[in-house]
Amino acid sequence: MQMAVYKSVCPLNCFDSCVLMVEVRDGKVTKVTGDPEHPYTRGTVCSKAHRQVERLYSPDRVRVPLRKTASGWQKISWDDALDLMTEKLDKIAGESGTTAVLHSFDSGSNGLLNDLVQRFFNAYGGVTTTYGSLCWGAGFAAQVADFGGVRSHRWEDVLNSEVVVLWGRNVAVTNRHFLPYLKEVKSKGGRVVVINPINIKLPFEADMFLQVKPGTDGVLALAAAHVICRERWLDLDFVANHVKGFAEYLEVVKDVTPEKAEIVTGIPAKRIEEFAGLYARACTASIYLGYGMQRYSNGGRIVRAIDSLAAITGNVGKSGGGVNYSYSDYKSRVLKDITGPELARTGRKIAYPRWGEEVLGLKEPPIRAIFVNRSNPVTQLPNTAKVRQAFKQAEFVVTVDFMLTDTALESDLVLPCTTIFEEENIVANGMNQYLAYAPQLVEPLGDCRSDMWIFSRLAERMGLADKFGRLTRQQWMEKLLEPLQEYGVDLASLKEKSVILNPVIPDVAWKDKKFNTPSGKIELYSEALALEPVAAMKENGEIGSKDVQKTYPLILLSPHSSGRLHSQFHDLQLHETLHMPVEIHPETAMEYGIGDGMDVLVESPRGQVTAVAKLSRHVLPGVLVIEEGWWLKFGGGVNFLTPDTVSDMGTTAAYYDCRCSIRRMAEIK
Ligand SMILES: Nc1nc2c(c(=O)[nH]1)N[C@H]1C(S)=C(S)[C@@H](COP(=O)(O)OP(=O)(O)OC[C@H]3O[C@@H](n4cnc5c(=O)[nH]c(N)nc54)[C@H](O)[C@@H]3O)O[C@H]1N2
Ligand SMILES: Nc1nc2c(c(=O)[nH]1)N[C@H]1C(S)=C(S)[C@@H](COP(=O)(O)OP(=O)(O)OC[C@H]3O[C@@H](n4cnc5c(=O)[nH]c(N)nc54)[C@H](O)[C@@H]3O)O[C@H]1N2
Ligand SMILES: [Mo]
Repeated sequence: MQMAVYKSVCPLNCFDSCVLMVEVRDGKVTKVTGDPEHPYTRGTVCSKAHRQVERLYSPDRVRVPLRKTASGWQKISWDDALDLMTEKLDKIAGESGTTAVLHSFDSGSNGLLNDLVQRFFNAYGGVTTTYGSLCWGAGFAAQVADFGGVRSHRWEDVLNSEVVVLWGRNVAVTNRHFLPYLKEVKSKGGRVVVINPINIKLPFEADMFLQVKPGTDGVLALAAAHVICRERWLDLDFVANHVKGFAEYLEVVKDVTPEKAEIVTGIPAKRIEEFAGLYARACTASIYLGYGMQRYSNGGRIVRAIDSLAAITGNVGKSGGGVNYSYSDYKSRVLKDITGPELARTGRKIAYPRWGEEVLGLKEPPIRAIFVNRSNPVTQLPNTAKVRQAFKQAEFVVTVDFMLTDTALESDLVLPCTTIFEEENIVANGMNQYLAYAPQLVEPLGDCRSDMWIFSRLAERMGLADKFGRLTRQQWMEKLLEPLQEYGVDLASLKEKSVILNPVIPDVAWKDKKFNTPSGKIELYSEALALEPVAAMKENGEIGSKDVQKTYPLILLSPHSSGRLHSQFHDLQLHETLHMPVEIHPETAMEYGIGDGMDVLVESPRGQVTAVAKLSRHVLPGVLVIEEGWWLKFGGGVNFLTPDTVSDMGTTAAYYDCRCSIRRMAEIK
């Protein structure tokens, strides 16, 4: 028997990107543990890391290309699959032009070589793709407006914070390797504040918990700013030197009193005063934003209001401070774009969150073929009914995935791809500060092939190989890392070290206080972007609508779950729960005559789902919680309910700007 342990990296789109120790016995992956040497991973990994081994050998894994026929799925050879795609793509290009093809992808794997699929579609001539985001676009655009970019402090710097605010970030679920840092902050006497409509679980008690009503953080932040300005807890030097638009800002903040904010946010005025004092009077206070509080119609404004708190208290560019959201700025600076936008002759973009509506509405040319990889749009996009309708109207749908996902089921051709253990790759992710190397550890199962293999073969078959480039995996990786050469990093050194800290990331973001805005300052007011002063808050769309409220009095949140990465692994964990739960506060449940474990129907203006009631004091009364990612084919699909509307900035899906109602199933029967 042969046994060895290799370093690899988790490719999932998560804050932590753990470095893995992978045990391989006789050509099979047998175990995954966390690298004890890596500063984040610290020898522990979550259930999703273990489940990657389970998924690799799952009997449900697709191992050969499958074609949908009237009598069910038919196995076909790669030659036949490539021929079929060539025939369809050539025909569509000739008859309708290449933009009649939609390429829909996301970050199902952070393996960078998988970006070559985009390169294929550029070499093909340019297709329809998406703009905007399901994830973080509103906050992203907000920070670009305020600071001129999206930058975070190194995780270690949180240890210099006296106060840490976890604002809409569910650390124990989505970012659990950050917990040891927070515990250390606590043990040194620091304070942790949680702002969330859900009383999230933490392994320690938060020093302050503000259970804010969904979508009202902007008002909360501005009321805190009101107190800070009133009490002169400002950093006046910092404001004078580094902030633009403070006078305009003051004008609006003046009116947002804690008493008024109490009505909107549900947080007592006194608590708002306390929070303002805690944050502004600390020598160093940092904010760790999640993405929950910006999945709203006014999500951009909300993040701008939160950013402003750091600006007026001088908590920017300072150790122990910051409004930490993402590391995207740094990632794009050290990696070469291999997607080949210069190869495309044409192109067209649709708003990603409005996918269904836009695909259905496109003319000249209409969408005839859809290619999906690294994403599961049927389960994950908002307004599922419309998304499915859009899939059904396309004449040819191809999905590249491991499993027969809800999206694969809507496809004509399902192509089986390799997992991170069966392919060589480099993994990087805008949510953290490392780059890591993943060696190929085992042979691909069955006929599974990497995304790169599939689309470079297709390029060859279609006579596009010269345009696409005839590089090997090694050469593409070298190309990717070219910008890192000036920092002494190349493929060989990355392979040797396995993981490196992105060399352009300073310990403190904006340390030099050179903001990339038109004025070079933090802009609370941006003429260039034609943005109003930060403080101008608008009513939230559906949540704020009195009309919708009449029929749908409750608010629905659909956050991420601990056992899944969105929809990934749900199929492997089914034995744990059979029915999709909806969490509801006991008071709200009583109002509707609902008991724990009862079957219920949850409805929104878009559709309905059945679920089983789970009474929980952790959620706010009047708010329902159904975690995202539950597969439709297993009775799930919270996105049947969510709206395909977008945020005010950055075109992000406003998933949580969603009203709903709930009834006992017994009432319906
Ligand atoms: N286990 C696991 N980890 C993941 C993921 C996963 O699916 N599973 N997904 C990864 C990805 S792609 C992402 S984008 C991140 C997301 O990471 P997070 O941002 O931490 O997670 P979310 O579930 O999007 O929302 C975070 C929190 O926002 C809260 N929230 C909702 N509305 C509001 C509001 O109006 N105000 C405030 N203050 N809070 C609100 C929710 O209750 C939730 O606790 O996690 C990554 N990590
Ligand atoms: N209601 C609601 N919906 C949400 C959210 C929410 O908070 N609430 N969150 C949103 C967010 S933040 C995000 S980021 C999106 C995520 O949306 P998606 O990225 O669509 O979500 P996943 O379920 O991770 O789907 C990724 C798919 O890619 C496949 N995959 C993994 N690795 C590879 C690979 O190497 N190659 C190929 N070809 N396929 C691979 C996986 O098997 C999986 O089926 O969901 C969004 N949807
Ligand atoms: Mo995300």
